[in-house]
Amino acid sequence: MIDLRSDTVTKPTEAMRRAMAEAEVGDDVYGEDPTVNRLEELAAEMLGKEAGLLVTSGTQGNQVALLTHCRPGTEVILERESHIFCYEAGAAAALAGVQLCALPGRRGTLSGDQVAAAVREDDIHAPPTALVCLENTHNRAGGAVIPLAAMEEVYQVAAGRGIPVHLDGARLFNAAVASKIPAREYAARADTVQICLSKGLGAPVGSVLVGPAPWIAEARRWRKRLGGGMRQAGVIAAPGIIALQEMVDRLAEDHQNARYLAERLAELPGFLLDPAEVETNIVVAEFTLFPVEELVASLEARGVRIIAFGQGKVRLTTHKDVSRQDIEKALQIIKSVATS
Ligand code: TLP
Repeated sequence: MIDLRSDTVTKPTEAMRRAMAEAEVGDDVYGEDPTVNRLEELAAEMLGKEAGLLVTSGTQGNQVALLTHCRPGTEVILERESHIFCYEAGAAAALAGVQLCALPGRRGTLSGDQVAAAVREDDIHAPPTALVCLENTHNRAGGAVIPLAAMEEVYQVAAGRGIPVHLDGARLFNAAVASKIPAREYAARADTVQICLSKGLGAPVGSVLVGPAPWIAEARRWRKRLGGGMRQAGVIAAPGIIALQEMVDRLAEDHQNARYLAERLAELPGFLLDPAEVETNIVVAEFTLFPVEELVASLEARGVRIIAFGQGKVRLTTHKDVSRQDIEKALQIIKSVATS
């Protein structure tokens, strides 16, 4: 099976499995797991922040961030296609009790002017604007890299009004590798950042939330409330350390494979996409010949997994467990299904 549904399907490497087996552990709720502490320090250091917090998933990281930054009845400005808005099961409303102000971005990018116009007046009728959320790379925008300059613009607008910025950096290292700009430069344009260890970086579980030390202390309390206080979590943190130390640079290979896949796909009948827009490991294409659900099912039956992505589109994601050879094979199968 060639699984292009997501980079979340990646399996831990041999080195990760060994590190899990050998991890030095303690009770992390007491702050006594040395491996978790090392991972949190490493992530904070790589992103230029004071402290880190291991969380169970990207969703938990983003939701802990909303809960820590906001109070119920306040408003969060974000992009209309962002993960927090589209894919977190309404958690922002269900848990933090915040209202979301979703703005249409240009391939995921919001401008400073858009954000400035969306910030609420200090008026008794209005929900106070409590937070701006950005996402880099932007999943629904096809893995687009949000330019550093755009992040800077938004950060300045927010900072000028005393509003913090949270970055959903589930795939921030993809942005860093593609743009050759260090992840900490992007992180410097946000107050808090969530990074995923379990996507292209290949770790089996976990994300790290980073930010100022007092803020992380409060986030730790929210993680506990959500049932995310874990015990001998060093077995999860150990492969996370390998993810950050050894798996970042190789993301370039996934990006080359995605671009190649996009170029070949664009030559096939029925697939509409601009390969030049594929900057990282996600390829989103419109398919026009028959319903995408049929395409997905036929491919599945022939050993290729992709996902329907709404509005007649499909998403194909490259990662460490698909080689160039797998991509070639997948393309042959896609061609035979699309032209049958
Ligand atoms: N995205 C998953 C699905 O939930 C759609 C995927 O397959 O791409 N932020 C961004 C930008 C994400 O893409 C994801 C996962 C998350 C947060 C949430 O991470 P998890 O799945 O660990 O909760």
